Amino acid sequence: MKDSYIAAKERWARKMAGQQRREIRSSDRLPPGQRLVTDFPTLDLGIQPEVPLDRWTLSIHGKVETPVTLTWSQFQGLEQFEDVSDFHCVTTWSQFDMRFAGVAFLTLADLVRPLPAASHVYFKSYDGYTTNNALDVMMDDDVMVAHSWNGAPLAKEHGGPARVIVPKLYAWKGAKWVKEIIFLDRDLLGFWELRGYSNSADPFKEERFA
Ligand SMILES: Nc1nc2c(c(=O)[nH]1)N[C@H]1C(S)=C(S)[C@@H](COP(=O)(O)O)O[C@H]1N2
Ligand SMILES: [Mo]
Repeated sequence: MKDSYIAAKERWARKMAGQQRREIRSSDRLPPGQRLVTDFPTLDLGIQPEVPLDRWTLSIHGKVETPVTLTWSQFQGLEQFEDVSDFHCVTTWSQFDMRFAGVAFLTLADLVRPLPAASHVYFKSYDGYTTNNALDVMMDDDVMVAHSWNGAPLAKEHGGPARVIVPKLYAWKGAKWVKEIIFLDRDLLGFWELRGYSNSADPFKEERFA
């Protein structure tokens, strides 16, 4: 964990310096069973919560040394990160070259300092959605809480004010309208993970269902 965390931070620092080229995960950039789209479809539970910026907070707590509840301006005050990644939805559409901006997960982790016991991360959203990831999956150089897409504030239908982006996994692993990030010492399945979807969710291994 420690070594891979340092390696991810080094890659992230090179990205911040504009020197990192994107790693290529497969000779075929489109994962198996996916088709390419260019219109950024929306997918949610049918509720698109309206969260005014002056009432928005992001709480990061659980197995951490210094839990925080960030206001919008505090979140904006953190070191900003922009990255280009591909987006894969389990319903078989993918979109390439998504330019998201926000705060790197590594920056949030440095802020709250996960305890050695922390092994998983659980997300709660303003629409009641939940999802979960292993901590080592989150501690990657391309994972972020995004507030912008292609240079504009993230639209409400895409999870604005802020959503989680985990590019290497199917998109349901990234919580739109994220409200809480909870570090845990065990795994806890989220909304789709409890309903038969894969817990590991790697699109290149076609891990769609459990
Ligand atoms: N809060 C919340 N986050 C969510 C969802 C949701 O219903 N609620 N749907 C997930 C699913 S299944 C996908 S494919 C992506 C879709 O993101 P998009 O609507 O911006 O394309 O968001 C994920 N995050
Ligand atoms: Mo999805």
